[in-house]
Amino acid sequence: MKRRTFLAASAGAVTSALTGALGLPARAQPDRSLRDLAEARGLVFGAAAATYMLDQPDFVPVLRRQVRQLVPEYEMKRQFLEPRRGRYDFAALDRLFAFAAASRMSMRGHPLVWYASNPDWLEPALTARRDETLLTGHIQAVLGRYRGRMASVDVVNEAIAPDGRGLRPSPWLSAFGPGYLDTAFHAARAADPAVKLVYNDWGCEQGGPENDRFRATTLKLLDGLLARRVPVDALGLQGHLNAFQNRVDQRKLRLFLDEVRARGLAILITELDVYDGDGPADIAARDRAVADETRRFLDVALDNPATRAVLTWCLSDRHIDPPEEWRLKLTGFRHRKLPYDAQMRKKPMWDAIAQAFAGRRVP
Ligand code: 9MR
Repeated sequence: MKRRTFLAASAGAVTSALTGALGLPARAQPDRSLRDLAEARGLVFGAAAATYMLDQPDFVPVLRRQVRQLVPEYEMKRQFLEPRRGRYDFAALDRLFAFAAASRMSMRGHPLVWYASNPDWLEPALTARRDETLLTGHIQAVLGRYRGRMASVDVVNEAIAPDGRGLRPSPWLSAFGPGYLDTAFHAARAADPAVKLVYNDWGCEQGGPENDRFRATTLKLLDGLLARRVPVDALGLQGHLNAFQNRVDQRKLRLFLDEVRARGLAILITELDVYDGDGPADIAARDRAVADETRRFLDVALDNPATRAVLTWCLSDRHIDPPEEWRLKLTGFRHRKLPYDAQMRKKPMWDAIAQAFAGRRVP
């Protein structure tokens, strides 16, 4: 036992012996945080957050205690950073960086290059002139500003087609062909030599035929990057799971992650949440299913020594995008996809994550 741990343990024993002897009620020991449980197993636990959440006084202390790494839910999307061409507004993203620094948290960046959430001017500009600086200039602007301050960054997000058949149509693909990925990663490495460069996508977790294709296409994409000596450090597995249908295929996931590790890449779980929209109205039943699917996924993902981080896509059900309006009005149905409920109470998903962390073999 480390000295510090030993001292803490003996202090705890003395305290409980005293309170017992004096007939005082034992003061509840605060539970260990997900942050600490992860750290004890060589992992980083984090969550997506947005600036508006930092104004919620019952939320911020929980975020600070539980989370070791933040990722911006919106604030790094180009639509918000560069609403008018060449006129960057970093105010919101700066605020998240400052909050993280003041809260002993690291930051991860998401995303630099994506087909979605771009400003309206971007696609016509790319079509008019295939100007590569529209790609590289943005990467330079963002990574240059936060150089040395991000642990990892999603250089390219969701480049694979949803059916897993090759690359997804996007303004980047139309303007520059498949080489846009290489260009983006090289530009990112040039702008920040230290940040871990991530290819981030969904579609590799479940068992359907489109997921089989997705996994094959992902490995092919990574192999191409590595063969061309493109600087890619990690695969980001978003981890958008479903509690009631198309569940994780543990065997296929394990084999896939072994393949990723064999290529020398790290694995990050970047956007974990569990869709419960196909479940019953009964909240307890949904919470159980969400927790169960979380555990099935994490048990496999964390068994791979290349897995370094788990981030949930927000921390509280309060911050989930609202369900379809008709559904809310007809049934009052609200999603419950995250470790905390809307009142900041821990849910079974929190316990599932904690147990998965505790069960991880230290690599
Ligand atoms: O949670 C985000 C949502 O509020 C935004 O409207 C949307 C578009 O920018 O992006 C969502 O986050 C997505 C992430 O950026 C990429 N992977 C899928 C995420 C959830 O849909």
